[in-house]
This record gives sequence, C-alpha cells and structure tokens, in this order.
Amino acid sequence: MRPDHEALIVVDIQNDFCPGGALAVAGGDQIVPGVNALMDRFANVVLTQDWHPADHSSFADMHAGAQPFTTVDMPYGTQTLWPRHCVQGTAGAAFHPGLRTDPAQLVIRKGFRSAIDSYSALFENDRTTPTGLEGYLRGRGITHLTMVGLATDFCVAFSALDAAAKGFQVTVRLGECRAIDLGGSLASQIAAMRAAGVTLAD
Ligand code: VGL
Ligand code: ZN
Repeated sequence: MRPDHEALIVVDIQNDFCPGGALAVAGGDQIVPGVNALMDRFANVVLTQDWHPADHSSFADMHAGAQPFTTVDMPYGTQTLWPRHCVQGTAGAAFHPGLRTDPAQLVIRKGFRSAIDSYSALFENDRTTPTGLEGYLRGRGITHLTMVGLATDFCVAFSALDAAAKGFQVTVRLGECRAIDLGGSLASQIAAMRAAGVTLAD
C-alpha cells in the first residue's frame, strides 16, 4: 500500500469518453481494469467527473454555425468546441459501468458553469478559479499524485500541469490513459508535462 501522502487521481472515466460515447476516446474503456487494480494500491483515491449543464459554452451546438473540434475565443482564452458530452445527470456523464467507485473518498465534478470549461481537476480554464481539489489534497496532507484516465492530452495533462505548478509531485501513468490527439495535442502535452517535471511512467 502506498503511504498516506499519496493519492491516485482518476480522471473522467465516463461513458461519453468511451467507445460509443459522444466524445469517444479511442480505447478509453481499455484502461478500466488497470485503473481498478491500481485503486487497491492507494490509500487515497479521487475520481473526477466532467459535469456540464445542458447550455455549456464548450458545446459546438451552442455557437451558431460552429463545428466540433474548432476553436473560439472566450474571455478566458481560446476554447476548443466539443460535441455535446457529459451533460449532468445523463448516462453519458455516468462513470463507465466497469469502473470501481467505492474506493474513492472524493468525487470532484468540474465544468459545471456554463460560461467556462474546466479541463483541469484543480482549476477552471481561466487557470485561476479553483475547483477546491488543491485545498482538499493539502488539507489531507497529500503531496504526491498519480494520475490516470481520459483524456491524456486534455483533462489529464491540464490536471498534471496545474498540480506540478502548485508543487505536487506528479506521476502520469500513460498506460492507464488514452488520448484525443487533436492537431498534435498529444505530443505537445507530453512535452509540456515533461518540461514541468511531471514523471511520465508506462
Ligand atoms: C475532456 C474535452 C472536453 C477530457 C473533457 O476529459 O479530457 N476533454 N471535456
Ligand atoms: Zn467536457
């Protein structure tokens, strides 16, 4: 068992990010058994859940004439537009049915404000509005994070980069992640994580 100052952060393993879902990540479901097994090795487990209102501004269909996977300028910066996904209370927003949820002490929901997206588990996409996760982790004396989940190059990478910037020791287990890879995003985010001192493991 890993020591009490370590936590496993399981990012967005939800139906809409798995094959058949609205924003399916190739092989997203393949990581479920490995992530489930990892939970037994950590005393502290946190799940994150992408949790959007029906009128969320990251949905392409909220912008007249816009196509998914294009970008728009928002007050907080450039935002990629996505197919409608992880709408609060829908089956698509539920965790993959095979994912263990009982070992988690905390489920943190993010992206619940219409006007702003939140890839990172720590900060919304303005990179300053906290989700509360940093305070939770610090309050519990957790300093070392292992991250797994979906998608490598969006929510996992943003979470890892924010956590590293806040002084956490971060490991991303790439074997238990799958990527969207939009316009080279996987390579650029891998490079960014490496440059930020995130440990990239198999
Ligand atoms: C994610 C795009 C939109 C993710 C969430 O979990 O990586 N990506 N919302
Ligand atoms: Zn989302």
